[in-house]
Amino acid sequence: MEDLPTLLVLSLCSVPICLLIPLLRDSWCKLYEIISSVREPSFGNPTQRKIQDIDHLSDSHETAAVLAELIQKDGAGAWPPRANHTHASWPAALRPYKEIFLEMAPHLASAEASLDDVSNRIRIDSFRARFRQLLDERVDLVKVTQLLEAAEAGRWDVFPRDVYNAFYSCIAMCRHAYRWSAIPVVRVAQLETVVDLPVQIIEPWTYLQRHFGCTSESGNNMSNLVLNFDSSGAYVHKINVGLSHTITSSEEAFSRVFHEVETLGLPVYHDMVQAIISFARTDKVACAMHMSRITDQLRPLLSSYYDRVHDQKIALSAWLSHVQGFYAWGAGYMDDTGAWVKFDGLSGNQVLLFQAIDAFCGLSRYLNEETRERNVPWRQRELCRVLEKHSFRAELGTSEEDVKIAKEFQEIMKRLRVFRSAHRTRAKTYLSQPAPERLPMTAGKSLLKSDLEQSLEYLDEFMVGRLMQTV
Ligand code: HEM
Ligand SMILES: *[C@@H]1O[C@H](CO)[C@@H](O)[C@H](O)[C@H]1NC(C)=O
Ligand SMILES: CC(=O)N[C@H]1CO[C@H](CO)[C@@H](O)[C@@H]1O
Repeated sequence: MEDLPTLLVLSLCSVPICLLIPLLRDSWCKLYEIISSVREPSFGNPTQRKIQDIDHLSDSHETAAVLAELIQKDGAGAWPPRANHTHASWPAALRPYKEIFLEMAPHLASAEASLDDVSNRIRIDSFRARFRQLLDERVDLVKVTQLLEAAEAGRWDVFPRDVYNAFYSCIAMCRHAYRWSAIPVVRVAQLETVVDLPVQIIEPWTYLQRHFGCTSESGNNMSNLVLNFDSSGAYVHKINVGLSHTITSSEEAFSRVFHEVETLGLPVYHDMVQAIISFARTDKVACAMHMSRITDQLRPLLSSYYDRVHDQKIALSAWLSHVQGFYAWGAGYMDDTGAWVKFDGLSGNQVLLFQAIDAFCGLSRYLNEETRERNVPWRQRELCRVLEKHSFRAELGTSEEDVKIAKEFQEIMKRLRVFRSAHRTRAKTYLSQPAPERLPMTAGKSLLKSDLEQSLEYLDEFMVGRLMQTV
């Protein structure tokens, strides 16, 4: 906005000049072009300006090009990705899914779980029968498939990307609802190894997963959490319908951390790309400046976690039974040899921001290749790959500027270590809550050891291991 007065002065002055000296018209046009190109990025909100800048940079560096592509394609032009949940703007063939989800959701959760396997089995079976019946009655799978085919052929005019993102979220939530059929998640459902899902939620999933480049039967942090907010920030698919405020607000606050981390993450991605570009141009002063901006931005970003992941916002009594279980998966299929292929559900370890920072700082990857391909959309994996490839931390020398940059890396590591040790303590507290209706399980790692103590020890190894690597 700061160049607006200059602009006004320029345009006011140039009117008479143009009239009086038509010969200058050509140069006026040039001037006009320059003014417009300067003006363009300064309108709109800061986020839009950053996105435009990333676009401009994409000619000059691979990292910017990959980030721009992630934002334009998977993000439908924004980050966090835009998800258009406005029901009336969806193609008619897709609308029944959302309507069925809304109709089934009130039957999903109960305040207390029954500890009786037999009655739980009956409840799950009847939920599934009703769900299946509604899908059979209302979904025209041929029409749905045609739309997905159109998107696959690049016809984004027929199936806009922001609607596609919202549909991804809707189908993922339908699948998790069918998979568990009860909140709190109960033992009998946990012990199922293969769940026979209705064809109406299998078919679209294959297209969607192919598009995003994920192979899991389970949804992921993008589909279930980040995309479950519309462009005005409203939370869409709710799973604890009709339960206490403590439960419903905990559910929403938990999802919101993931959305907010990506909102605050965009400027960090932008600065990481700019730091890489400046370093490649041996403009160390600019590089150091971008590094210090990354460090500064980490504080409010991690606060999104620190300020929400505690008992007042995400109740300890609510999270394990009423929030976490739904996002797990812990089922799969039998392959040709009769071996069980099991998919785990979601974990915070899928969050792009942390993977991108690790890659940028040259840390080894936390997730193995199989888990990444199952749960992290491929354009996000690409971003991490190029950040890793252009990570310059190991190339720093002993010059004054290099030392300054190295110090910023140290500071980033320090903040990540604080996060990782806080996360270790808080995660343990959340996971230690009583949940007699189920076997020890995390969403990301499915069923654990048979007793809680051992399970927590097993998880702690991951967290301590990562903490030690954060140097
Ligand atoms: C109360 C809820 C949470 C619990 C109980 C929890 C638990 C865990 C556990 C047990 C692990 C290690 C095993 C694994 O990799 O799956 C883990 C990893 C991780 N979690 Fe969480 N988590 C929670 C919320 C979050 C949130 C809100 C975020 C970030 C927005 C997050 C980010 C991560 C990251 C980035 C990792 C990978 C390890 C690392 O980079 O330090 N978690 N979480
Ligand atoms: C949702 O999509 C429709 C149709 O593409 C569009 O007209 C509308 O503006 C979108 N809504 C939002 C909030 O972006
Ligand atoms: C959809 C989803 O819930 N994903 C996971 C995202 O990360 C958190 C924190 O580890 C998991 O608990 C969620 O299950």
